[in-house]
Amino acid sequence: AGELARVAADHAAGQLAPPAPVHLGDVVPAPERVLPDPAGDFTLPPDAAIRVDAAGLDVAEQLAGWLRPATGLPLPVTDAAGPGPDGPLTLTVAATDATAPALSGSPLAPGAPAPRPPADRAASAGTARADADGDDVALGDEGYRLDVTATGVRITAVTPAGLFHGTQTLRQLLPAAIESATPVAERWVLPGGTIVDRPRFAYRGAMLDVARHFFGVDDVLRVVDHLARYKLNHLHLHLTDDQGWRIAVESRPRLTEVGGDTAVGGAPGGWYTRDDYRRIVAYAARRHVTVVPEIDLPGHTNAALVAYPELAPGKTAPPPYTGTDVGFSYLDPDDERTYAFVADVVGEVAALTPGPWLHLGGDEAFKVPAASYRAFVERAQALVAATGKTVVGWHQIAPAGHVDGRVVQWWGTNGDDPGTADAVRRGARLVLSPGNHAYLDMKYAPDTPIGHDWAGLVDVRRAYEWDPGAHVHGVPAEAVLGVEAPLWTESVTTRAEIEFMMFPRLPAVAELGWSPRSTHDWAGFAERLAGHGPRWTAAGITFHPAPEIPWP
Ligand code: TNX
Repeated sequence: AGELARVAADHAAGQLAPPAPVHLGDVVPAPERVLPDPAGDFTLPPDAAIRVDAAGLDVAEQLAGWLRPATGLPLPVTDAAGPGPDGPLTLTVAATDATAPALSGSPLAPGAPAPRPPADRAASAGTARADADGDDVALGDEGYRLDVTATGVRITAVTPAGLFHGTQTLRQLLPAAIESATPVAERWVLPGGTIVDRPRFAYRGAMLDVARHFFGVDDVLRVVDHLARYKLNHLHLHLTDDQGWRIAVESRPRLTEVGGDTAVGGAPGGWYTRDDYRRIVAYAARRHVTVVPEIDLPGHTNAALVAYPELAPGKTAPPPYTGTDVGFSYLDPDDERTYAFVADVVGEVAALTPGPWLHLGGDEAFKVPAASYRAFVERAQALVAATGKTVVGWHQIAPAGHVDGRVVQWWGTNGDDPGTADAVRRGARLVLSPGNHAYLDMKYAPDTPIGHDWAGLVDVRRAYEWDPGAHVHGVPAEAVLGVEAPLWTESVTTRAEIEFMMFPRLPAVAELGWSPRSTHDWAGFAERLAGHGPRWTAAGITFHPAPEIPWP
């Protein structure tokens, strides 16, 4: 309270600059439709409450948790069905889309070339989901509608996930000081108007390599928070590699006991117990983020071979590996024990994982002849399918036969890739992680202190300037499941370094995954992103102050 009083006094004395006003379109990723109403600005009153129906209760509690520290307000969460204050913040999970009221006026998405012509609304009057062209806008699995009026804020969605994404938009519409962990004297004003928003792609993710350097549970949870802010809904964990095995497997205890001890450059190793992993999965689930575990096979397996030498081609344990080369290790594809091992590992990992995906790696097995590699991948795919999970693999698995639902993660640098296009023709869907755009381990500039440059330098503009729907020749947008930004950690050793490589490129890739292509506009993005610098600073998030962004 003393602190609050002091800040209030400073404010009264005019010692604090007034916060830059936030506009309704200042959201990353850009919403599908934004309709500002300057008469509808809303200021959070001291007695504000969050009213919510049962399905949205957990999202409302999380929202209250983000708003309480900086505002210092109690922000009680009350059940819309029960007694209690009728708060001005209302969150509703509606059973069907039909409850989202129609927009009137001419919507203006940020960066959209021009307002579209007025639509004939007769057909949709009374229902609710008209867009600018008079077509219905179904909010779907992840969409939401946010209305800010002079008397309150309402978020409507069909699912808790949609409501959750809406609350991230709400956070971004408050002044940057909302990110402060301690009370700030501030007018908590939200810009008036309506946003109707939903994702372009279903899969929007980031990958963290916890094998080259190990990161503890708390670091991973913090990464989940970063994803959630930008409406990313998948966290891919690269759990195994030459330098370390990071996930406990009960039937193969030496994987972690022996294989978990090492890391690049002699750094301390580590691994997740089953409970650690469950904690990550549950924390992510609450934030509507699905964990995608990767067990990298048949290459990138030196740590496993140290633990179980019978899986090595020469049947002798290699020395532990702490360098950064790739492509030298592999499981013996001609030994049946290899397949028993794969079955045990993917079986246990699948059982621990509620999400639908299991990533079997497949990259850079340079020493395995093409025919053996293909046969291995086909058996491994079948073993994953037998667990009930959907197979994901790096695009090197493309030549292997299709298996139901198979997803290929493309990390090339040249969109001319007939092998991948062919896998898509045979039924695969694509997650796009182009190395020269989406790789978070690439340096921003020649003087970036950490990172690689084999795929070139990736500044923020490069991270933003590509179209996932039209990137790989011969792959139609309908076959694109989404985007993912991988962070390999050969040179990344701390939480601050993770953040430095993620910010501001992660929001750039998040926007490509979420926002309609019609909103794509570098100058507009750079300006919206600039407003996030003060938010990251207030939240204690390290970021690269990229010179191409007009930071305030
Ligand atoms: C290639 S991308 C790899 C990783 C490295 C990365 C470094 C991919 C599927 N494999 O093993 O960490 O380059 O940028």
